[in-house]
Amino acid sequence: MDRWDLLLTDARVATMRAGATDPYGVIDGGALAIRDGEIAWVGPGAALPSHRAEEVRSLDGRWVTPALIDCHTHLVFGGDRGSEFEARLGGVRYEELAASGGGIMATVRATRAASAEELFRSALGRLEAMAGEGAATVEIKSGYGLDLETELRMLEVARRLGRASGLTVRTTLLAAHAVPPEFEGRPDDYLAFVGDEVLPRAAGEGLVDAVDGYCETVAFSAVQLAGLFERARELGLPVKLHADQLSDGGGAALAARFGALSADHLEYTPEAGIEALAGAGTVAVLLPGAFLTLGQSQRPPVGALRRHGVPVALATDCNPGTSPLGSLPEAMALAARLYGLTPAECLAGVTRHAARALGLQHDRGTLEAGKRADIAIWDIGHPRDLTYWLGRRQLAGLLVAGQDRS
Ligand code: DI6
Ligand code: FE
Repeated sequence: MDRWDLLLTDARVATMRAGATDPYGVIDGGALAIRDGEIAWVGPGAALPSHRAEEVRSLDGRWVTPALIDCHTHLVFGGDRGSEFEARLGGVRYEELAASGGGIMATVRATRAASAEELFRSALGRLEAMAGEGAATVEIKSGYGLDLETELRMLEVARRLGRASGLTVRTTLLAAHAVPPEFEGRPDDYLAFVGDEVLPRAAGEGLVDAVDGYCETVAFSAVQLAGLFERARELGLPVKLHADQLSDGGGAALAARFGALSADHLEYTPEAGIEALAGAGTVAVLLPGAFLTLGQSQRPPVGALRRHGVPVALATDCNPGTSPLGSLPEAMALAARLYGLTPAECLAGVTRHAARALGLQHDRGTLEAGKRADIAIWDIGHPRDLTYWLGRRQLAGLLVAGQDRS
């Protein structure tokens, strides 16, 4: 006889497993059993094996999905850039703001000036809001320190956010985000400093799950970032990349060459780059919040991604400059409207494919036996409603490793 901690009954389950006959992997009249924080059994209630459960809870026909996964955020930062946003709407150009010390450097200054406690408090509010919309796993990047001390502080704060919230936080070192003032005009020297000092120290302290870079004309070239990726490889760390957002900088090809977990943005990626991603098994992460906020018109090559079978994830890119977006359902709603993704693609993009973009596909992202019991419960009539509605909180409950969170 099976012994379970919790049995959820009368659920409509969107398992999101790969290879199901419908795109959501639906089980109607489903049941889900949890033991030791993992899914022990999932299937039609009528097929339940004989069991004893500590607690049985009927979901009264509610829909459940895997808890959502935000695989690309810059959640930890000092200050905000609301005044820049206003100024831009008033006609001031982004370049003018950057020339007068705004843009990424404004956030770098505010982040360097902020204490760990201040960074923690402000990010915790944003993280809790994400959990309130169904997210149980959130990736957080550094990249607003650009010096050893502040990059480490950002990553330590990210780790603390994971411990304090009970959510899973995955950390990514994005010291290769911009050239700081101390290295002005010397991008190669800065990247050498990142590769020789920041990366080994942060990795040695257990603060890094992956390494990212900003591959863009305004930041670093693919050739420059290849050197940093070599260092990541020596340390056994996986890589990710901000690629081809504003121009084709060969970012997707670079990501594929290093077997990256993900290549993110991809608005300007040519078909050859998409083919390379497919060959490498790299996930494409689309970020509609940045696309919308920057008023971009060139969409990512969704048709080519589909044709080549590249898994497509979606994320908020939550950051104070280009994507002040704190909700994954909102990212889904935007991706459908701006890029033409289907609601099923959107949900797969924040569950199964997002898990893979973090290298966590073995233990989350679908509702299957053996995976973590990270489960979102929704007040919806159909999973498509998560993408259909804008600005409407539809979460009814969130289980994290089998424990109630909201
Ligand atoms: N992600 C980033 O890191 C940059 N754009 C993006 O989509 C810049 C973020 C910023 O302006 O602070
Ligand atoms: Fe980003």
